[in-house]
Amino acid sequence: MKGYLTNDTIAACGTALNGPVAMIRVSGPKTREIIATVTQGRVGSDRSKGLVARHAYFSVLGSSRKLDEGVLVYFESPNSFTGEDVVEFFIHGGAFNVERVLKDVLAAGARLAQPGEFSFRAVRNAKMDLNQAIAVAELIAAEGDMAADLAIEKLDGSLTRAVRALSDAIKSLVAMGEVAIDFSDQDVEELSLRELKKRGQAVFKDLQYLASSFERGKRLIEGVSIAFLGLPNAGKSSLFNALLGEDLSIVSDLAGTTRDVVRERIRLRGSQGTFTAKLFDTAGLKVDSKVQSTSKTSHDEIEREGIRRSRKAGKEADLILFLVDAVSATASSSELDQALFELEEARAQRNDVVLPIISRSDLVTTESLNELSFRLNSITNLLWVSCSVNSKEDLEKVTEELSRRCEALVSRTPREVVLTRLEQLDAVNAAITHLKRALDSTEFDLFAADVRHTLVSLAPLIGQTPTEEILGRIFSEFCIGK
Ligand SMILES: Nc1nc2c(ncn2[C@@H]2O[C@H](COP(=O)(O)OP(=O)(O)O)[C@@H](O)[C@H]2O)c(=O)[nH]1
Ligand SMILES: [Mg+2]
Repeated sequence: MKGYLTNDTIAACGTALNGPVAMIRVSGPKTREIIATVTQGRVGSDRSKGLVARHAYFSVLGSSRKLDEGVLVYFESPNSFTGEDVVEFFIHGGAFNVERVLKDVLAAGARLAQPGEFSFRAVRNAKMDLNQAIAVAELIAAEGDMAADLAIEKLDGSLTRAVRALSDAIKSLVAMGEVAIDFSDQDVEELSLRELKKRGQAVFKDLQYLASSFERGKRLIEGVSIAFLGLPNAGKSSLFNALLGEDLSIVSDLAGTTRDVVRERIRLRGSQGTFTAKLFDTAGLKVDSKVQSTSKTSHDEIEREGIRRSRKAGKEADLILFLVDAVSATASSSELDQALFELEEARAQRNDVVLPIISRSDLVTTESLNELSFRLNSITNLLWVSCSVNSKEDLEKVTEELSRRCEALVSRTPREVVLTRLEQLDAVNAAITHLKRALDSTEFDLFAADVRHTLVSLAPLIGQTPTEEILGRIFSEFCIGK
């Protein structure tokens, strides 16, 4: 957090490197001076005709010799992103060129901005609240419609408004609690503890619902995680590659080829737009009979570790894609039993969020495939999807089913506010704890005190009094130049 609370002039490149155009942003009291220096007085000095805010100037740039030419726009405090004097230079975007011009700007009186420091100043100068600054970062990081839409709504203040509404409800509860204490010797029904608790109960439900939104919000930001599980050779890596349209994971008919967990991001489409899923291809779940023996070769160790990682990926995933190979399931009942055993283990851990697949379906006759799927449906009480990676329709069917299942894990009701950050969840949970205690109390003054604590717990969520530690954590995750 060191350095964030200064008033000096900061500068950084605000665009990704090596694009055709780059933007260098400067903010702080020395902005005008820097413009005059790096344009050698062509813009912003007494010799030029003043400096008009929000006006695009084309100029040669370089304090001692021409380094580049570009467009600059000056924003005068308080009408800028940060609320301070700001200039943005639009120059040619090559990484070397940007570094050279930026060095020139720094030499003219700025220091390199820290990550998120422009946004930090915008919050400090009340140009936006903390939730909006976070929304900006989330919009930049968004990889799909659903995450971008959520960020845009928060940029419009949706989270702050929602929490403020809750806070207002709690505030009136505090006020009523205080009045109730004064009137406690009189029998006023509206001010009975029972009545106050009834109102508190409604807020409690809203808080709980808001807290429960975090799971979905986190998935929206980070992606829904999907683990491919099944016995070795079930076709996990093949399906993983086919869904991605890339040969990422090694496919082989030798069992146990995949050792590590291979991961890749994919964009899925649901009715609310696109969202990200993270696919995890795993080693497979069966321990070879020779590995189960007491022999301890390094090969066995690696295989065991692979299985351990597979189980871990399954445990942590939001959804499990469980594959049973049509060939071995129809040929050997012990293979099928083992697969079903592993499936039950996975279901027990993951609350049943499993999409079951009969894989390599092109290698058996339609008749045995139908028979197998009928059997599996009835044994597991799940609806199995059969799939061959050689069939485009099958892959589309799996993608569609996957999208449908995943969307349910991230979807929001229209304009619903969802939490996306751990410190937001912490604040709501703290509020819940205090309100719970208030609702359990039997005396007015205890009730009032706990409700007041509830209010204080929510304060960081509306940008009031966030601790320095929280601010540092949030802004240091931003990119430099934001
Ligand atoms: N015919 C056919 N072969 C498949 C299919 N899926 C996988 N295979 C083959 O089955 C073998 C094992 O596949 P792999 O993806 O490595 O299985 P994993 O061990 O579960 O990752 C490989 O020889 C694949 O080419 C499929 O849908 N149809
Ligand atoms: Mg594999």
